[in-house]
Amino acid sequence: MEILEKIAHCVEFGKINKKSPYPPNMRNEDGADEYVKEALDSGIEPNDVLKEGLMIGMNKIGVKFRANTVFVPQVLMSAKSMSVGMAHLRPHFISGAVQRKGKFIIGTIKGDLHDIGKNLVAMMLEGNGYEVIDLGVDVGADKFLEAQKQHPGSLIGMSALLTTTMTNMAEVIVELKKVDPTQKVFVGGAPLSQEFCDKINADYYAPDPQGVIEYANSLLQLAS
Ligand code: B1M
Repeated sequence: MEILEKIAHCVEFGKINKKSPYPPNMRNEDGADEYVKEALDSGIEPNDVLKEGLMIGMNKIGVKFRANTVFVPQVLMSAKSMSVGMAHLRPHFISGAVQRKGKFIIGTIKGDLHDIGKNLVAMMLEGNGYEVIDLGVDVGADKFLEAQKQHPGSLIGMSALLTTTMTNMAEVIVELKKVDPTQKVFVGGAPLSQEFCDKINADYYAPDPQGVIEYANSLLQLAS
């Protein structure tokens, strides 16, 4: 296996580093940490490490997660592997040697403190080449508007897990679209539906992180 394939494999199966005992069949083998470092040391372009290594692995796990053949713990291990690999790439992001696809602002809606699903979406987006601006939980219109102002042209996503507070999304969308009528807003979270998305005038409802990525990528293709 070539090194970029090995990186993708480590992310897909959640192998963080040599010390990590998970997954059991890769015990004592190098992980994303060692392989990403080795790839960069051997002169492979950081962009190729991201796009042909880390992102391939993350995409594969996203597809499996959607198909229910893997579950949250496996995705979290993949995300952890990806983030240790990303740590080696960070200096190259700063220098501009690695280009991100675009920016994605995300937060859990006001009144709601659930963040596990939102974090998964954020990690999968990062693993797919987006710069993620994570506003955290209990985020109201003011914080979304401030982020929209600071990062013009970003995509924006909101997560909700509570039926009692998911309705707060409607007000945020009105405010964001007042500032920029072309602003694309994604919504998701267990109690949401396409019907609710249409009712609050959001642009896209995704039941899972893979849906967010696919729609975000399709918007980029339309723009280019
Ligand atoms: Co709470 N909770 N909780 N909770 N909690 C639920 C959501 C609940 C369904 C449990 C139940 O009663 N059966 C219920 C909501 C009922 C309702 O609204 N109808 C509930 C309640 C009532 C509450 C409290 C009010 C309880 C109380 O205090 N009386 C309270 C609310 C606090 C608040 O937010 N203000 C509360 C608190 C908590 C904890 C703090 C204990 C904890 C949260 C910890 C944390 O997030 N850091 C918690 C948890 C863990 C849950 C359950 C058990 C699990 C949620 C979860 O993380 N799922 C949940 C019951 C359940 O779902 N079984 C429950 C895993 C996660 C990966 O899935 O978040 O759906 P999910 O994300 C998915 C998709 O939805 C999607 O992608 C993810 C990956 O597939 N997705 C997006 C998510 N965001 C997206 C955004 C997108 C696109 C896709 O685009 C932008």
